[in-house]
Amino acid sequence: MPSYTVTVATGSQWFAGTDDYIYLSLVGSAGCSEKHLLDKPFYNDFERGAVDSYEVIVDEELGDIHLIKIEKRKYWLHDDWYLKYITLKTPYGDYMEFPCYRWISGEGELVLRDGRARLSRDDQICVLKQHRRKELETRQKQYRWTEWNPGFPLSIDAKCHKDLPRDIQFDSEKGVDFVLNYSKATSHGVGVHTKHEGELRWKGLFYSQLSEETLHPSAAALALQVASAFPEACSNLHF
Ligand SMILES: [Ca+2]
Repeated sequence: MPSYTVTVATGSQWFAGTDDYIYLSLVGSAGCSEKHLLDKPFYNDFERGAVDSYEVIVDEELGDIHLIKIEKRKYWLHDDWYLKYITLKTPYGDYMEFPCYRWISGEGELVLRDGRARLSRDDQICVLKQHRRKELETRQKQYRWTEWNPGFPLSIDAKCHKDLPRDIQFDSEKGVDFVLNYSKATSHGVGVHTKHEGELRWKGLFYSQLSEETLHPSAAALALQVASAFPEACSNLHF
């Protein structure tokens, strides 16, 4: 029976790994495979920064592989996963790459096509045309504008940063790094003489950000993070 080697790379940022169940299906020109659970015995799969390989044996010839379908199912708690890419070595020795570089949240599914650049007019295969259309429709739902008046866009349609798609939210690692840098700057002095002076300069940064008519969601998220971590320093700020 044909055997494929599937290699899965998980992101290296904080919280990128998952303990959820990950299933994979192959969609080829001659048929689709059953879904396979990617799991190695006595091994913690899909941890942060890991590159894990699995052998996927299918029942029949699949022909040229067009798409890879990934399904993520809950194991214990909600556990987002950042998938960097999947590579595939076919039974005929061909090597294919399927870039992702996206978060899969909750019990999500994702369909990936190989990483070769291709214009829409060059998609001759029906499943690839359908895939491109679905991706476009999904993005149109995720990235949309509120209207100031009919026909006049105002800002991105989100009340807070958590309403934004996971992939464009302010990165949690950068948020923590920002807070730690703030702590160092105010505790040890970076171009300032006292902690109080550092805090005053920090407040000035936020006041200048908040004076903008429309605050960028990332800046608002950041400000809230710092305010919650250092309530005394930000006691005069209102969000
Ligand atoms: Ca794991």
